[in-house]
Amino acid sequence: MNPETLLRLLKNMLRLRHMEELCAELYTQEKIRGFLHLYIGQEAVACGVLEHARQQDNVVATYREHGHALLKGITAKAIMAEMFGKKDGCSRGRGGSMHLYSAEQRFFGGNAIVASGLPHAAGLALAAKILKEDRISICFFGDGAMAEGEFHETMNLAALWKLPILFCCENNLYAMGTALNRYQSETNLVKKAASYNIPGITVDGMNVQEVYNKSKELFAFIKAEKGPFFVEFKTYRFRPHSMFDPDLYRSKQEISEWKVRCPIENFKKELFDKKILDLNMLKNIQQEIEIEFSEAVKFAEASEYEPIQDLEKDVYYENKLQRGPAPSTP
Ligand SMILES: Cc1ncc(C[n+]2csc(CCOP(=O)(O)OP(=O)(O)O)c2C)c(N)n1
Ligand SMILES: [Mg+2]
Repeated sequence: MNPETLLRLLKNMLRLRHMEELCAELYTQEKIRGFLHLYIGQEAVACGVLEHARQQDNVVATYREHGHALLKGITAKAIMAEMFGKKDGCSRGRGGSMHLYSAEQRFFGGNAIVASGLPHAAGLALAAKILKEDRISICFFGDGAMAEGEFHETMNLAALWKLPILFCCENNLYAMGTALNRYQSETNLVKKAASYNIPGITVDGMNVQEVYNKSKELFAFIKAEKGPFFVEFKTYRFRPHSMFDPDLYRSKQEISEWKVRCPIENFKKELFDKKILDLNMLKNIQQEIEIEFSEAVKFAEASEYEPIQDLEKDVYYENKLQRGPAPSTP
């Protein structure tokens, strides 16, 4: 890997970490409201995988998706305004943290319902296949999604129709407060994909270089029209599930053991040791990131809420009162 790529991976992980820490702060100030699920600890996965995504590729993610959205090209300004619920947000302030979206950047959510992104990714991949378009779907989901019916239905059709999809399971060992071995009869997740004839591998999701290198091979595999591929990234969220979670189901020791494997700190150290990075360079990177996000916050603050008159705009409903009473049955 060349030094530019290594430094870009580091910078992207630092951007994600900074954005998320800033969001946590803005949440306590009540500038961001509603649900907020942070990605801190898992950055190597999105950064390593999405380094290979092209503009024309589709990305679908979960409610822990702020970083994926940023890496797919939604600007920090449009993300932050969406977090604030303002009309200049990427979803016009109607989605919030869990529903970042941009058709232009081909980032199809931000999905609050566990596993709901999977059929969506399959539909996008099927469209590409029928239209003979050169694009693949990259679908991120949690381990918890693999206990849902939508996962199984999607895997079946993706394999049957040989759809161009990279299934990226971010296995952080928990679905909210429930540990994997308390809700899965089979904890070897690659086996589950194999039962649908979808090949799969497990990758260390705390190591950005490994994520990058393996993903490169997987993108090549899918582009060669060999069909879908499943990858389990073993990772860990350093923060609670959401801002409302007291985090009582994991031991402090377990959390601190995983923090030792921080994808950013270890990578930074390696780049320092190899003399690819020095303190001055790091300071410059950090300064650029601070500017990017302080401008984003200023933009979000200055943006307005949608006027109340627009409340029903784009909302579909059937006005039964205007239609009159239902006809009486004979
Ligand atoms: C269908 C459905 N069931 C339950 C929930 C409530 N819920 C929100 S997040 C979550 C846990 C999902 O865990 P996982 O897929 O492992 O993702 P992670 O939060 O660990 O990133 C649950 C059960 C939901 N949003 N959708
Ligand atoms: Mg999980």
